[in-house]
Amino acid sequence: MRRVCFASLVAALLCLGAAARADEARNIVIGGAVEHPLTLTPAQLRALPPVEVSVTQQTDHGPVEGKFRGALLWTLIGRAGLADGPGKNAYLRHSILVTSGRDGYAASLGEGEIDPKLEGKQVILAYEKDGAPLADMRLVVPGDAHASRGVQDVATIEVQ
Ligand SMILES: Nc1nc2c(c(=O)[nH]1)N[C@H]1C(S)=C(S)[C@@H](COP(=O)(O)O)O[C@H]1N2
Ligand SMILES: [Mo]
Repeated sequence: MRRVCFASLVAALLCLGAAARADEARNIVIGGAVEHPLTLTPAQLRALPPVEVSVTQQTDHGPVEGKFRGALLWTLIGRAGLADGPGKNAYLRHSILVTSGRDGYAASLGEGEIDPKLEGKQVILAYEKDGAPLADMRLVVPGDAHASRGVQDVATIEVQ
């Protein structure tokens, strides 16, 4: 009996630990060529209008398939305010570098890829896959045949 109690106590503590970790997803820092650099907490990210995208993408270990839910990268950039400049359509010169806090892995997108006025691709910073929370924030780039721009554990978004 005592052993059973001890086992359930350990299970409960492990459970609490896992829940705490899930809440500890990183803040996202948005900076570079923006009007107001900002930091978003996971809660603030979840409060933005949710967008769902379904993807099937290749990886080194076979295809990854899923319905991801998150905030539009375009909305995040909009919060920080894309910096304009002199010259015709100067905003078109920007690219957006998304970097992982885990291992420095990074990928970039062109402004025109996600601008609703141009390609308007529904690139999201996802916090959920198939209805279950992700342990960290992940970039999902629909239309990519391979998952290599799907930066995991995103920490910074830098407009260049
Ligand atoms: N932080 C981080 N994100 C990453 C990677 C990585 O090494 N580090 N690899 C990329 C690659 S090459 C692929 S194919 C996808 C899927 O990787 P997986 O092998 O972890 O499923 O994640 C992408 N995102
Ligand atoms: Mo990969």
